[in-house]
Amino acid sequence: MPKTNPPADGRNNSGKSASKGSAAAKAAARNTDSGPARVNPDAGGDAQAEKMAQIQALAAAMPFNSIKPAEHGFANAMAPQRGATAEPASRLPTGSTLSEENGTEKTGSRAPEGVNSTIEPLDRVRVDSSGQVLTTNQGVAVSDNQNSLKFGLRGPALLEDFVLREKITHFDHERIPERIVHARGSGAHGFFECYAPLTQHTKAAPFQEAGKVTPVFVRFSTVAGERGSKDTARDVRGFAVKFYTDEGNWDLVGNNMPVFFIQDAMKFPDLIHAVKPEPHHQMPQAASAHDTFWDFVSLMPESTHMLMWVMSDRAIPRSYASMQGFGVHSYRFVNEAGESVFVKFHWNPVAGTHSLVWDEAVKISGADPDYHRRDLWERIESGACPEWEMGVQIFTEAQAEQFSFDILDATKLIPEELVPVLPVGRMVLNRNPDNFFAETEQVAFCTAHVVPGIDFSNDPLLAGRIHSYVDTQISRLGGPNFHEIPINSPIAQVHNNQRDGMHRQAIPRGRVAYEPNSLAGGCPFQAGAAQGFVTVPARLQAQEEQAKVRGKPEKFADHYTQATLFYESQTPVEQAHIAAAFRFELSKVTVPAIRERTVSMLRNASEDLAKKVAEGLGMTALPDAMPPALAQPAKPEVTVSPPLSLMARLGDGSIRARKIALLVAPGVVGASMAQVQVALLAEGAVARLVAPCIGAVATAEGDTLQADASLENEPGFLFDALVLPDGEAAVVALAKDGHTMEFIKDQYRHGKTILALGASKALLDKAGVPTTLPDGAPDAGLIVAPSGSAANVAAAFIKGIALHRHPERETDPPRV
Ligand code: HDE
Repeated sequence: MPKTNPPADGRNNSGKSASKGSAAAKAAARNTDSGPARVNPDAGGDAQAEKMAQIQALAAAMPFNSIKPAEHGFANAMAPQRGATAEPASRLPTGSTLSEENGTEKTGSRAPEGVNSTIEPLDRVRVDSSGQVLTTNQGVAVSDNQNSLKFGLRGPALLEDFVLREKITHFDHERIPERIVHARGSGAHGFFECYAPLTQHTKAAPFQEAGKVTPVFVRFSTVAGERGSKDTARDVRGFAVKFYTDEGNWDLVGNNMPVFFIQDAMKFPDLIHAVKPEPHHQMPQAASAHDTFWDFVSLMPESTHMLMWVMSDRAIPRSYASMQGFGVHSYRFVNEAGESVFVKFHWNPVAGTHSLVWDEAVKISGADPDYHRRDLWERIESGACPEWEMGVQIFTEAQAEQFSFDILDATKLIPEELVPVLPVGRMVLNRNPDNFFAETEQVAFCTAHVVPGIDFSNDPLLAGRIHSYVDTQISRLGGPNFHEIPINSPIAQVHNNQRDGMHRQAIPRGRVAYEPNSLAGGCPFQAGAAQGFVTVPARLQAQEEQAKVRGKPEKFADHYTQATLFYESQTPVEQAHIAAAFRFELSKVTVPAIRERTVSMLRNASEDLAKKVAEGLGMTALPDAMPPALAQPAKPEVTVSPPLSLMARLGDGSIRARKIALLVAPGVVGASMAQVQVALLAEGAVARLVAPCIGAVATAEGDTLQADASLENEPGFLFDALVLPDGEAAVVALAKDGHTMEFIKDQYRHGKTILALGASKALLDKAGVPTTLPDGAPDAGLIVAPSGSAANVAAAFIKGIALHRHPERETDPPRV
């Protein structure tokens, strides 16, 4: 008989010796409640009796709940024990049925022990219809997919047409609710690779060894717009990463800005209601430039810092591949010893940070609302895979207490000068989804998805998110089993007693769906502290008076110091863009009192900015500064932080995946164009021949080029740089087309690098493009090259493109 006291490790192997059925167990096997009254002659012996005997042995192996005492007291709470288990003598006692051995093509063979096969790679659900006939959802081949079933050729359609009805019914239900926020987005697969073990700080699986690779799925998004809205709206971008770690899924659901508008989850629905299209007429789409947004934020001065970010060029990124990402909240790292430190997560793009300018973003949204989606897709398809370095800011609780700001306040960042960013790994996105809906639309991120080694801080905004994400998926994805949708299922084993619900995929074997149990040998048993997730018990404010309160810590009241820090850390061009963005947005606000209130708020962050905005809005006098919530904020550690400027992050200097337009028309000097094109392609750039219309273009040499795009279907603002062709006839042809001038003017106005070869200098003149900067200095972004010098100037052209943009050309209003 089995021992009654399970050994310390919880396992009891002695069940094996009890495989001989006792008389009582044998009798029970005949009681007909759940087993046959007679022996199945095909089952080989008395399997039912054997099963009952083994169940009896298994149950007897756990005569009492040996870990019950461990549920009590603080010491046990700090280190929960592993659950007790007993090993069954065979598969028999833990099965649902004796008939599981009877396999068919559908049932397959019996389940491998201890395996949940819903975690298999996505190949298990990929569908490829090559060479296959069309079928119904029931697998019945469809003979005619053109005609519904009718009573006679001109007669009524028949209700019995199950093929038509199935097709239309499925179609009628194709849509699911879009995300309440971040509805517009694009995703990709890739991997995270750890640089060096981070075991000193965390036991989280992705950081355990150098070279360790963890699969990821990433979704980028805008916040306010609906699912079909434009990509280039002025908005925060979501940057959500799902790590499929060996120890379960970890979702780092961040943004491309390190701070947020509000400090407490309680205000999130208000913020979102204010920024979404106004409820009476559903306008404007994907835009914060309207009354309700500015009404709300100007009454919530804690949003000032975030407003600086959202009015900066960060809110109009050039591509997902060229934006930073941030976890925003303070999280915790926890090591094997249970020691914890705070951590802030950063993603730094290898391509550098690079944004659009507003005029460009507005135009792109018309010509290509899928601009960012396309860019991400094309980069990956062409092998120019986007890559980011993960950096972490690690700091202790003691350090945090000394900071002038509160690290639980999501409207504050930690300047890199105060806590350096330590590079810990890289992430590469190298595979586009096969199907947008199945993967990108159905992926369900959740801040509550953490793994051992990662834990939360007490940030009250984070607390609300921990609840919100699972909750929203239940209605968006139709029930509590969204974790089984293939893109969401982990690669780590999933075993628990959660059962049923809409759209259940897993088929759990056995009759046990509770714990503790003895009938399944205690399985699945609780992992205990050694293996399982244990919440860090120490929390920042543990020393404070404990009471149920609705309130905020005092330092949260400093609403402006970091708004000032951000503004002061920008280059003059970036500051000008921030002022212009406030001017634009507030000019769309119809209520003067809201405009004034916003300017009065800005005065507390930057007098310079407030003045510029007020002027831009035609205000004759500055309103009084808004009374601050905190009269004397703590002295900040840092008053200027250069890494907060986009310009500080040029990246690896490459021009990979940049799109360059090479204008061509009949009579173009093909050789010089080819020289530039070859040089660009060698750098991994996309060099597209753009002509007055697509198709063949005869060169001056008598060859033929094929234009990839027309001036009409890919206007100038869609490109990162421009090459104008040599060849008199080509220049005459291009000059006749009004699109050419717009093409050149947009390129110039948006600070792009322009290379004019030979005769095309005339096009620059016709477009009214000045060859010098406003201060008279030469314009490094404008290269005018004499005929025959294309090969010599290509390097300078490429260098210009790598700078992203030539902002020194800018004036407000623009000269061209
Ligand atoms: Fe979210 N947020 N959020 N959020 N959020 C959602 O979850 C929410 C916040 C972020 O690509 C929703 O699955 C609350 C901060 C991203 O699928 C929803 C609060 C940050 C995404 C939700 C916040 C984010 C979401 C909508 C305040 C930056 C898109 C659909 C307490 C750190 C993820 C969904 C994707 C999505 C709630 C604040 C980032 C409604 C309640 C701060 C990147 O659950």
